Amino acid sequence: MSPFLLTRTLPEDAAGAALRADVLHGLTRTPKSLPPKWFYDARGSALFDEITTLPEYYPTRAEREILVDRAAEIAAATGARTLVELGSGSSDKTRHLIDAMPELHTYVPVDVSESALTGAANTLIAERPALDVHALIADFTRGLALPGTPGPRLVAFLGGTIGNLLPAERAAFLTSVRGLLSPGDALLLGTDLVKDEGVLVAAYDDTTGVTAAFNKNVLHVINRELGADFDPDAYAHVAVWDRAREWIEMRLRSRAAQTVKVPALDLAVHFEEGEDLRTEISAKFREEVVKSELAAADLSLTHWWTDERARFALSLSTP
Ligand code: AVJ
Repeated sequence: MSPFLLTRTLPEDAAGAALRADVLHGLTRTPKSLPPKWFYDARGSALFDEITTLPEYYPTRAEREILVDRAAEIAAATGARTLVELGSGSSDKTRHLIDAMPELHTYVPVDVSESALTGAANTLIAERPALDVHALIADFTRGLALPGTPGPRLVAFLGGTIGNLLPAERAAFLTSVRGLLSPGDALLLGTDLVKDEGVLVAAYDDTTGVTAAFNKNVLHVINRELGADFDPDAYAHVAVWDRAREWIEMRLRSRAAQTVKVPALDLAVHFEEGEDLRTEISAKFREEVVKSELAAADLSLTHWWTDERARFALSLSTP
């Protein structure tokens, strides 16, 4: 039986302290905003899994198509013996890659969710008993130290989640990833692509309201964790395409003037009628933009693969 190691790099109460800091910072400035990572409690993760099955939400299917079609090419291009996956979640996507990597020795899933990590690791170990799994409970956006494992390494950051980061955050993130890579290593990056505004907005505002429930889930998280009294029905789900900055914004729009109490922070937050709380950006990319952002982090784009309908892209880059 191969060893399954689980390393906790976040102190137990890290999430609580981070949530308090993010809510205090985000709700006491104009415009109000919150980081999207707080969507993902158990209910939020389940809602996101449901989103990935919606007809309007194409990114997951598009990325899976590329992974299935190109896994052997990706494996051959890297010869990786260690696969590090940032924000691994349930590792569903990764299975296509792992199945195509005969020399793979160690899989290092990295996520803030211990339950997602242990669930994915147990499934993988059952299927690939020879595989070493070293799971890291870590917030990879705050810097990362990787365990010593056989090289070369392939670091994968899939799903288009890099689009959640603002441009300055992306630059810092890519630079920190570059710091993890040695010669012979590579980064596999999933990026959603710029396309028709109607298609983009529909993917973030489905007709059945699952994305609306996902968006409002952050209010439930703050109510539960910080004792706040947000009324989710007092906010409207909004998804807009920012043409200039080429990103989708999800917002919660206050239907009326209202004041919300957040006792854990001894805070009262006032919303004007029609005032927006930005809950997520999801940036959409063009090949030349990805190439230049990678180059700014001293990474050279070597491969660019899209799905048949060029909705989503996987890129491979090297130090
Ligand atoms: C998991 C961050 C890639 O930005 O498309 C899905 C999250 N938000 N629907 C995305 C999300 C609204 C998703 N990522």
